[in-house]
Amino acid sequence: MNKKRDKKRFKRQNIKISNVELGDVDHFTDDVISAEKRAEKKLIEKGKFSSKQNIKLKKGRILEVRANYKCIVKIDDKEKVCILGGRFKQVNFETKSIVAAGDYVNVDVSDNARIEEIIPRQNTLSRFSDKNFQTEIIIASNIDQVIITSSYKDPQLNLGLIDRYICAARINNITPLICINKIDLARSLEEIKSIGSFYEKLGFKVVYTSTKTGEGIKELKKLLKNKDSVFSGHSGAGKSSIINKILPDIKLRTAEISEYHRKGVHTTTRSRLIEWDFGGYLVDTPGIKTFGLHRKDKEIIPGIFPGLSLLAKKCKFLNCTHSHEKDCRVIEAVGNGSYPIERYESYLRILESL
Ligand SMILES: Nc1nc2c(ncn2[C@@H]2O[C@H](COP(=O)(O)OP(=O)(O)O)[C@@H](O)[C@H]2O)c(=O)[nH]1
Ligand SMILES: [Mg+2]
Ligand SMILES: [Zn+2]
Repeated sequence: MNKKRDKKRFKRQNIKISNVELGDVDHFTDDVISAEKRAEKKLIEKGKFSSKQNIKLKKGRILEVRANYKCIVKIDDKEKVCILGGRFKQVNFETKSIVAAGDYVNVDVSDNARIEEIIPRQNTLSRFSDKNFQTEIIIASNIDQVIITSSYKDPQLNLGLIDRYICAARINNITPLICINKIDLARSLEEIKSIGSFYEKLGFKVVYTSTKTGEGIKELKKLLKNKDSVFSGHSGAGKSSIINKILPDIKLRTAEISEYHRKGVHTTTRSRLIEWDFGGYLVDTPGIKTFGLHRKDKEIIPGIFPGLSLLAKKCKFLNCTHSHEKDCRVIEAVGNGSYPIERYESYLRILESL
């Protein structure tokens, strides 16, 4: 009866699923879920009544997206080349990424493995193409944590960058974890730990590593276990060295900026998931330096910058930016020394940059 409308609605739903950055799983509306169920039912029905008799859907995870709508999908512990179902190709107008590394999918494995459904994403790492204004490029999806890596020295520890990445991670619904590398270059560990303590007191996990001495690598491994992680941070901080130390035979994708300009967007955005031998995945993406903040995030920063959320709740104005307002608990805390001025300045720099 309502088949035609159902079909239309289903298509629309998919447009939504493939384009919108979905937030927390808790925020999914019943609408989305019922549409999913409907899709599922439809596919089963199709299997029952169409010429295609033996439709068999299996859940898998996209490890890598290749050209020509092909994906490497992990299904039942095996890697399989799958092709994207036809209807997904039709909705490719707001985003370049129909599917992304990290997506959970349902695959029809009855004959040629075909991706029939993309399960709503828990989060996405995406950036926006400069060429085609506002075209979203999803770098990866369904990530648990970002390892914010900064070196103690060479290059100099950059807490401002750590602050930025923490904000970006929170906005993207990804847990931030701080890794301070090259601790072999410090006079003493106490010296470094005093820097990290600001974040540790706020409940962030901070790990101190050296790929030269091997210190902290075991602890980091424990934190990576059974989680899907992406490494982020300044070039030269030691990300590749750390990953190589953990998984020695790994060949990372290291497309540089120049390569990006030469070959265009496609090569740099192709990420992949690499399984650790102790469980969990490394999200290997050459474009990860672009993981950042957008202008649209400006209003959120005053509430999520490290250490400000509790203070912000007590400011006189609900939308206090903690920069010039009266009765601002943040400005007060900076004044009496209970909030470090260096972090406050870092906060103001981020606000200004947006
Ligand atoms: N002293 C010291 N040097 C390191 C350490 N980790 C990496 N390096 C060096 O730092 C440089 C940059 O490392 P790399 O892994 O390429 O950084 P990436 O750009 O973040 O991937 C290389 O010359 C590494 O040998 C460390 O723990 N201690
Ligand atoms: Mg590197
Ligand atoms: Zn305030």
